Amino acid sequence: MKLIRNTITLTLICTAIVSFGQVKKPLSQPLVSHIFTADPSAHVFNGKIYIYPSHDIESGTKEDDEGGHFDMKDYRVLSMDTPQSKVKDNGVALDIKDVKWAGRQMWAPDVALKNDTYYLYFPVKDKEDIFRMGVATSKSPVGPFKAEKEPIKGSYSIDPCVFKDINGSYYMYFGGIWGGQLQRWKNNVYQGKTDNPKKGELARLPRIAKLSADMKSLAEEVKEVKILDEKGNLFMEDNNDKRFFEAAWVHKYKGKYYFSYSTGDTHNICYAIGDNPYGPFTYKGIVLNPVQGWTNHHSIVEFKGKWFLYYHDTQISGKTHLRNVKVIELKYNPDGTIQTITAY
Ligand code: FUB
Repeated sequence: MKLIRNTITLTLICTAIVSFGQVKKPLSQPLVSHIFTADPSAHVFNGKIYIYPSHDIESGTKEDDEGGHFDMKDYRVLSMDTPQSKVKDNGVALDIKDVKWAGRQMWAPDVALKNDTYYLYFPVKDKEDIFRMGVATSKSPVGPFKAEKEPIKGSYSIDPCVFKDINGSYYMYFGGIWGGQLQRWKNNVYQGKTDNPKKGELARLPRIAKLSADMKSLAEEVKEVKILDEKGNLFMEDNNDKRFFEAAWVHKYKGKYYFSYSTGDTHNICYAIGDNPYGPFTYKGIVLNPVQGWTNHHSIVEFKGKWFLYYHDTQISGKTHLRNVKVIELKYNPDGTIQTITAY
């Protein structure tokens, strides 16, 4: 334990990272260093910032092609008064042992608030090793959360993002290919273990479903979310620096819907703009260039008139599955496009 603490301190002191012989300085520092955190879903509730991250751990599970080494076992909530202020770790909000149907791997969660109740949405593999979405509730934004006895019926894959529109409707976006298993689902039916998408095929699309009034089930059949190129065509799998891989996030700016996501194996956070929550969304560019580490995952939130990008990298550990969350200001151009961030 002492060794781990010393290593973390040393790494923090030496904040510069070396890449291709050049010293690159990260623009932001990890928000916390006593635990590893990733996939930050940030929200402003009652004037404060709450971050719902994955809680990365070294579980000893061997690395495999499906991300088996991302073997997280609980969630913790981070809170802060402003993007710049001290961060509080509010302890365990939900433990895998309290989710009866869960098998392994608690991946990127999100939270929504409705009528004084906080709903934590989380992807975890069931006992058959298939990713499903769970929901857990609390009267406090920091938990503890109590999980429902079953996963959300009809849910699958990973990385839920729950977006509340101004008319009071809540939509869940989700999906992730490769280890996130999205390619195993066709017309919402499980196809069993399949190969990863191949070049020459249409890229797999993220999914959306409206949530029911009780926030614990899907109010409609899951639909695909179309992301189109500038000519109005769907991306092919070959276009892997622009096509969807995982980490959906939706926010609204000046009346438009912004759908942002990770391209996975090319490590970009891209975005596309649409006129309604279901899309289609037209590709516009890159929000965040690749960071240190294989995964790239983010959220975008407004706080007191400014916009912030929460993201992660592997500055502290140098290991892909042991990440640390960060924040940086995000800026728009007058035409509504986002100024690309390079975090080093
Ligand atoms: O944290 C586990 C997985 O890594 C997430 O679900 C993905 O988005 C990637 O960040």
